[in-house]
Amino acid sequence: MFLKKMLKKSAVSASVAGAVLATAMGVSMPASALDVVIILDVTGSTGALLPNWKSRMEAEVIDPIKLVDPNARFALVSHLDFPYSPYGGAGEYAYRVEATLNQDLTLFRAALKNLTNGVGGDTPESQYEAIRQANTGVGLDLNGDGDYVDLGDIPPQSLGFNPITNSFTMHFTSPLVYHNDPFEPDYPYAGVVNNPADYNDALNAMTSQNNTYFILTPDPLPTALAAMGGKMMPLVDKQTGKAVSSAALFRASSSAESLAKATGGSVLSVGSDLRGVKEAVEEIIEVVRPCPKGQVPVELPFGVVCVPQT
Ligand SMILES: [Ca+2]
Ligand SMILES: [Ca+2]
Repeated sequence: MFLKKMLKKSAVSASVAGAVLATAMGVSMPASALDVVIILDVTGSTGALLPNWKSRMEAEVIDPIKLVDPNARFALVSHLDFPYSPYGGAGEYAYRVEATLNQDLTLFRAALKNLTNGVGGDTPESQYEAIRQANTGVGLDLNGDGDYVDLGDIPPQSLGFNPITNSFTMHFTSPLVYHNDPFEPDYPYAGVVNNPADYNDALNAMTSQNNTYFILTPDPLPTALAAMGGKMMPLVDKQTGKAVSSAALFRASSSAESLAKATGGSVLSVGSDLRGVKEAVEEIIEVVRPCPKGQVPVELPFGVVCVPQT
């Protein structure tokens, strides 16, 4: 983690010096390859947008990123919630690897095509745990019996991050209400030995991979919710059928936004039908681009380098 951070920091000053040098000498500088993790919440209303993701993913997410970084690698993971009532339904899961990081998108495409949606029980989901697992792959042994095969357990599986390149995460989820925010000792059941991740676990996991966290949501942004001052449409809890207070929703949304900001990312609204995905990806690229502004990556026999845009 320290090495990676140093590299990132030094890359900033190197890019300035390098750009000057590149211009002066007519040579170019190496570009970083990006590791891109896409987390899809496939519960309830977000799951209903799965067909939209299937039709938009390639042209509006993958292609624009590959354009600025032909070496970019992509991983796909999904979550519902732990299969314990009232948190999640039978057969549901808190985190699942669909495709590990790879430049080759064969497995990614097949996994996305086969991905199905669920319900996710109550309104908050296992977003924090999904973030922790995506970054660490440590697995979760809920009952602490030394295996990862009990109901709700998550088997360890690394996505295969490159330790010296930068990474970012796009998490599609709604509403921005995460379990364990604040900590729930009985989630997902009373007597659980190893608790699912909370805010700090998620943040530490993101930081360990130098991972920048972006949330893509069909909802209005937390700032817009605040501006509405509680006059928003009431959100109904899927499990209880009761309205969720706008104050609770705003507080929870703020946590999600804080997590994104703490990693250098942000919350982006993509509209109720994902029409804003393309624009959101453009905004993300502006933040995580592998080459300094005004330069573009070019693939050469010895690697991808940044050259001045003509
Ligand atoms: Ca839930
Ligand atoms: Ca176990």
